[in-house]
Amino acid sequence: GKLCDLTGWWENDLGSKMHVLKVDSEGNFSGEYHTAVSSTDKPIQPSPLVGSQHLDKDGQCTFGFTVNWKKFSDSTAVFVGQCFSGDNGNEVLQTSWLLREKVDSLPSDWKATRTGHNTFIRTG
Ligand code: B9F
Repeated sequence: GKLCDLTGWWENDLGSKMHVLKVDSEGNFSGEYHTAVSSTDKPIQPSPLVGSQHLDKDGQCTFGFTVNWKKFSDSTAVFVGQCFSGDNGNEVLQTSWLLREKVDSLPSDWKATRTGHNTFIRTG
């Protein structure tokens, strides 16, 4: 069967690049996330990611990972997604994300979380 091994380079619809270094036998993985977009004045820097994927042998496994933007921001993002085969048999990741911004106080909590979707394709 076709696994969905996340190891390698991926690029999403925003131009962000993700490098998954290694997936272990339990499905745990780590890597680096290079976001193409940021709304801060600080220069963007590669950010560490850690995640976990199912190891189903049908090429349609689900996964999740956390990105800590520690080098240029005090915010955190989590992504959940699933692998699919695209029209050309290429590997596609459909994801949803939550981005948590650090806010000053409890009354500001309501505005602290953004959400969205990203589609990734394998580039390496
Ligand atoms: O722009 C984010 C940020 C956090 C605090 C100041 C700037 C950090 C980068 C997030 C990148 C997101 C997108 N990139 C991608 O590939 S993660 C989900 C998207 N997919 C002000 C407060 C929170 C955001 C802006 Fe900020």
